[in-house]
Amino acid sequence: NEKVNGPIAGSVPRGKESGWDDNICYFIKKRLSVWCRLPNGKWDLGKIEETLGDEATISLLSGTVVKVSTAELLPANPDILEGVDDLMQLSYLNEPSVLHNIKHRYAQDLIYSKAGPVLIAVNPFKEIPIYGNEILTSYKQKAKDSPHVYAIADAAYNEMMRDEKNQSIILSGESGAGKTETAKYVMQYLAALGCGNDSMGYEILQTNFILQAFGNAKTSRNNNSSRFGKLIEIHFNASGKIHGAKIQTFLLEKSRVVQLANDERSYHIFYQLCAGAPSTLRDRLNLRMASEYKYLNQSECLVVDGVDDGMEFHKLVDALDVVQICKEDQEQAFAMLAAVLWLGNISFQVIDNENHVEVFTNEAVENAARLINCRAQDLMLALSTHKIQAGNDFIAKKLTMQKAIDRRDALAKFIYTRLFEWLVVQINKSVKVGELSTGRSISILDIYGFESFKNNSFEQFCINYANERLQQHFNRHLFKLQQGEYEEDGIDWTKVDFEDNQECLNLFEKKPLGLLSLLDEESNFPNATDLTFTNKLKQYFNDNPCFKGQRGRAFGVCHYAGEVAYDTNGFLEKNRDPMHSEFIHLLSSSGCQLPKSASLSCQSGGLESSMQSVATKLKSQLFKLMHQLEKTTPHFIRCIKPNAKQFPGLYEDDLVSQQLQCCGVLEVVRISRYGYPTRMTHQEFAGRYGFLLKETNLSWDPLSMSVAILKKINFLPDMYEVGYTKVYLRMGQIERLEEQRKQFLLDIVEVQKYFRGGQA
Ligand code: AOV
Ligand code: MG
Repeated sequence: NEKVNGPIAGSVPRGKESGWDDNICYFIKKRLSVWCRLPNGKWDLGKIEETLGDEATISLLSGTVVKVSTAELLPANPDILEGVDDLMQLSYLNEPSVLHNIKHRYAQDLIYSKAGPVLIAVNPFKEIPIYGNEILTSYKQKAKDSPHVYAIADAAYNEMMRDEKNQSIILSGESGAGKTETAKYVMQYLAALGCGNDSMGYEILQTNFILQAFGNAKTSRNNNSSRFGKLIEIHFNASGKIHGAKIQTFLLEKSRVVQLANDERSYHIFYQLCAGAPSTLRDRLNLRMASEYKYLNQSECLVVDGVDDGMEFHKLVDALDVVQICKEDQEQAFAMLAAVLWLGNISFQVIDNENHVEVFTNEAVENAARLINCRAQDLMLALSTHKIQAGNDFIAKKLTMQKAIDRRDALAKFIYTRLFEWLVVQINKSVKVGELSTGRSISILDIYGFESFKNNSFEQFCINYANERLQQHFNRHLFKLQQGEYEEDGIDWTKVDFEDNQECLNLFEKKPLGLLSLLDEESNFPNATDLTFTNKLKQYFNDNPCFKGQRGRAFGVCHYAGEVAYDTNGFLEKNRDPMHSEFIHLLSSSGCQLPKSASLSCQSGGLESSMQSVATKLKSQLFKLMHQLEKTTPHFIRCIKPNAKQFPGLYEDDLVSQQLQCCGVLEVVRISRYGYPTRMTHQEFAGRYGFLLKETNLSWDPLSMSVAILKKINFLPDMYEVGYTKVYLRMGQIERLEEQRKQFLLDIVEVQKYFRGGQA
């Protein structure tokens, strides 16, 4: 296992192709281009003038001459391979070559490339004319086959129809890389392909818009960042037409409703409502401008460049109509949103010297209560007191300032998340799969991407854990399953190194000593604090290579995509996510249908699940998801973010390189290329090519026959492997065999003709 070519490279079985061919001299003699790593870490193209010991003199393309160690040189690909659409075609598969190839394509707006079976999509951050009906049709008719998200959707669809097996399309990549956008194109393609009942495909596309309004927000990484995970299963009938869909969502980031980082926004829907509601609705909801609501104005970011929230509101209402949410329900949903906004404007005043508070009576309380449809008095009590049992009676005890604020925010989050869940239920009703379902489906998974901010809290902890799980699914499929098959069959398969993230997952999931178990344990322990939690982690995981103890309340985790430091402030409370009985009481006694049905459904929808901590619930959701995905044939799309500024035309080598590294793209190509695409059992092989052996010994078993055949045709030893059960051939070898077989059969025909002719 030689590590020859820079930080991306894994080790290479039968090594020469990604590093130097026999030696550097050949490159000097032929004046071939090489990659040269300059002292600043950047790669540049040049030619070797001469070498002296370990030092080489290179003239760069720019004309500059530099001296570097030969260890900093890598072979470059010939010009003819510039910009190939599958990285598998590159003669030299090293970091600079791959980066250059993707960059070269990106500069021509060729944002899609293949890495063996995986589609790489580099975010263009601008509109490029590669979508729409015309292009879609040419992929459908196979007139086009260059890498494209449509080609992936088409392959999944065809495999589903042909193999009668459910498929999945799994998008990954960091925040802002383009997962959600790419998922939309997949859905667009499927809708256009398999639209039996015209309105169903359209309806499904509209669900995107609705969930995006309620579940996406501007973050510092992405102006339209998904703050929930989504799996949409699109169902088809026997003739391959879309028939319905089922949407599952994962862990909406609820803290965003009440708390924003600088320069970030809350969920789009709030701004859309404030900007776009018609005046009659404004009056009924007592709506103000977004700038007048504390939940929205705290971050000093109210608008997103290039987005007209008012217009978006009208599109949203249209979409709600399409999925048949009646006007009355729509208005109730808007009322709940307005209630959340008014809740944020409720303030408290201290009434004694123990910091106990009362609600400040103002229009905010009045409006919130009216919108929730409860008495202002009841709302005030629910926000400022908590009931404790004294004997057979309950007495109301006043809360302190911080507790009251937390209580208010908890109610706002509670209403918002119920509203979101209610919406998903309504949408699912509308796109429900009919009775005649074949059970055939394509699932599209689009979750929140890996996040590493300056301050990372419980939300990032959960999001990154989910990404870690997904990464393992990717690894399993592309590496382990392939390698596993070779190993089981006793093949000499030099392992391709790849970043297995099992250790990091263990850090999260091990029982009883894993991050999640310890978090739950501390969450249930009355005297525990975020600091005692952190100290426990430091005590238990001191020696764990994936864990980094840090100062105070912070700790670090080495994720597959890099190290992230988490501040545990608020971890325990966010994980407990208490559901105050006061709220249930308040909402279920209110005259308002929507929160009532939503909160009741959450009560009945599993007391068990509402008792679970947030982390445990996420973990079991993810296990269920993985189980579901395991039953499908996966297609992977890796989205890459070319720069952090969200600018078009800007390609930052380091950033791209880091993303390619952590998602193991190069290793995928290597496995696919160095693998053995042809696999036949010894029976099959001997049966088909046994004729090549002039004399066969009848006592031979199929394995011995295979070996004899392979010897007979003089395959190079590198070109095949013999396993216990199968023969494995490298790319191109089966063609040689087939050629010989064809010739043999032709000869027989000739001979037969001769004899028949002779007889005539
Ligand atoms: P994400 O889903 O991967 O991030 P998005 O799909 O929201 O990222 O993409 C971010 C932005 O990049 C979009 O709003 C578009 O402006 C732009 N973009 C992405 N793909 C394309 C494309 N194919 N053509 C044109 N513009 C594109 V997150 O949800 O944050 O992880 O949680
Ligand atoms: Mg997204």
